[in-house]
Amino acid sequence: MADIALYHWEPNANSGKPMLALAEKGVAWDSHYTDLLNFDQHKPAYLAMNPQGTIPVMTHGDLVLTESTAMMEYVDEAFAGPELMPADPRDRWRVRWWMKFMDQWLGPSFSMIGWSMFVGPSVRQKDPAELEAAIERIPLPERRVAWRKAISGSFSPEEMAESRRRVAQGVALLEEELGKRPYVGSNQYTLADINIFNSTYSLPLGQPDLAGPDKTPNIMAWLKRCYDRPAVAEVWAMGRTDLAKRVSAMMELL
Ligand SMILES: N[C@@H](CCC(=O)N[C@@H](CS)C(=O)NCC(=O)O)C(=O)O
Repeated sequence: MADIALYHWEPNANSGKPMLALAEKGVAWDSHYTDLLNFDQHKPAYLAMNPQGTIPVMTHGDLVLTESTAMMEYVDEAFAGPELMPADPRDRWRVRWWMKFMDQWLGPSFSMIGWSMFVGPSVRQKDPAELEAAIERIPLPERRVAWRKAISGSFSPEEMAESRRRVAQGVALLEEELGKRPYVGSNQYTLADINIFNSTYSLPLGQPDLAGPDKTPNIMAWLKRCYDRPAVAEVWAMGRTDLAKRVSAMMELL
């Protein structure tokens, strides 16, 4: 049994961040697949670790860590292996800028689109009484609202339009950034690449109107550089849903 345990869902958005950081560092860890679509994150044993009922959670000895970006920074600093933060202060600022931009502004919009297209449709066929009981167990009121909207397909047209506007703007900014340097914020692969890749790894499949070989050649070349990393192959092989299976279709595109 490893000293590190990670309670994670699919390798994407937030769970993929510590999964990839640990794999890049070559650190051994015990995987506890936490099925978001089965509401595992709201069960008592999980809430005892993270009262917010969100995934992922990492334990290292008796330390319990939440918040996926802070978790990646911990992984980078606590373990030997390749440095996942650049040394130059300007690069460090850019890396942190991109992570903040994704976590605070762009990520929630990717998430709303993903919840309306994948999470909602994946659970809505369950028994309505069972779903309502599951929603009642969710500790954060804002997550209860998001689940209800995802299940009933009732994100408003205005909310969806704003998410699409942000995604289009974020993709354009990323394309511009990757025209300046090979990785996000610096010349080396860092936590910013891990962070952004987790939400964009199948962008050309999900949003072909925004990203693809003709529209975003810099993003395509960067995705190829990310997909070529052994850690990405190792982590995406741990996925169990159709989300992770998109990787083989992406490989053919790149
Ligand atoms: N800020 C937190 C957010 C975690 C989060 O929202 N995780 C999503 C999965 S990507 C989740 O657990 N959703 C399930 C739910 O809200 O019930 C982090 O970065 O760890």
